[in-house]
Amino acid sequence: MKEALKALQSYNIQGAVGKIAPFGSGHINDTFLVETDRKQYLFQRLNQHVFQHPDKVEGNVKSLLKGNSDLFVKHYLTQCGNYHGNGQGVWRLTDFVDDAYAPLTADNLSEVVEASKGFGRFTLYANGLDANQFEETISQFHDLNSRLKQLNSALENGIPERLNKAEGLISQANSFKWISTKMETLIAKGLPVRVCHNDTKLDNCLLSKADYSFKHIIDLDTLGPGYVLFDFGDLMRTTVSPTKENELDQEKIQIRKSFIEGLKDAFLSECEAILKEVEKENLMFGGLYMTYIMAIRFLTDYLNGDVYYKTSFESENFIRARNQFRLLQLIHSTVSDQS
Ligand code: GN1
Ligand code: MG
Repeated sequence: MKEALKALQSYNIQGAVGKIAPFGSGHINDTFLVETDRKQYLFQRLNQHVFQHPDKVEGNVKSLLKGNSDLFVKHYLTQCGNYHGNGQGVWRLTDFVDDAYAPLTADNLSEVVEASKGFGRFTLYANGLDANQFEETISQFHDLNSRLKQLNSALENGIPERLNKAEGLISQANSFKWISTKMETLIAKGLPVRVCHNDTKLDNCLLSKADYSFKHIIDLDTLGPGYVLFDFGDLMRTTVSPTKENELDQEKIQIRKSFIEGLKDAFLSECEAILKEVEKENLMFGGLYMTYIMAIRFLTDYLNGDVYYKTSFESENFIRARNQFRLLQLIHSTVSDQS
């Protein structure tokens, strides 16, 4: 907390700081709720093991927020005019939105529809931005071929007991490799590069506590060039089943078909006009792609000994990978006629 207090000095905050407490459930950064006698803020320390180029994160956020849209929570500038301040680590300060929440699971259709409208509005807004002005903050972040290479090196150098335990998951990883080939085909067909959020899991959107209505999109770390299938797909991955990523009971994972329909309709209601046919026709494939890539990433991290994602119990990455593969099978059998 001392570090947070020190880093806060880069900003002109309102009021005297009363309390600083850990907040939220992100897998990567450290987040704190800061309370002063006048206001509440969120203060976040960027994980520099994961984000090795904070200057790129800063550049992207600056380019995005130029448009001054209420799609995003208010980000505060430091006294030096940057969004990211240096203390011990790299920090950023935003408003804390008291009457909103970030849903960890989709508990009703209204939440899904509202979140999807929000990300649809983001897609429309981002259509007015030049993707060349944005940089990938993590190289090849959603590149499945590169993720499969990382898996291969974990297969060669991973922890032996974990390699044994994960045999079943490894064979599932092999059986879905066609997803990567299909994406290459779509790219060759002219899938356009857009400015994307690239981390559109449900809890990166804030909904009103009162009526679930969409409020804001949060977590701009991975903003950058991408395909709309990534953004639609990650929201689909995190909303079709009622379960959390680390659900222990696999039987609880299920696909709610009405949620998939609601998700697609709500998304298109905001941005259909600017999407190309190849994008609209393959939104469901985006769900498969993102579920597969997350299965691969969790599996790789499990085999490597949990070096990337925060974990709270020994086999958490195994459980996360297992759940993503289960979800992948279910999504595949549900949407295969549409993708
Ligand atoms: C990470 O930071 P957080 O929790 O929003 C990850 C995403 C994954 C997600 C899975 C930089 O997101 O790519 O989809 O976990 N972010 C990074 O829950 O790796
Ligand atoms: Mg994040």
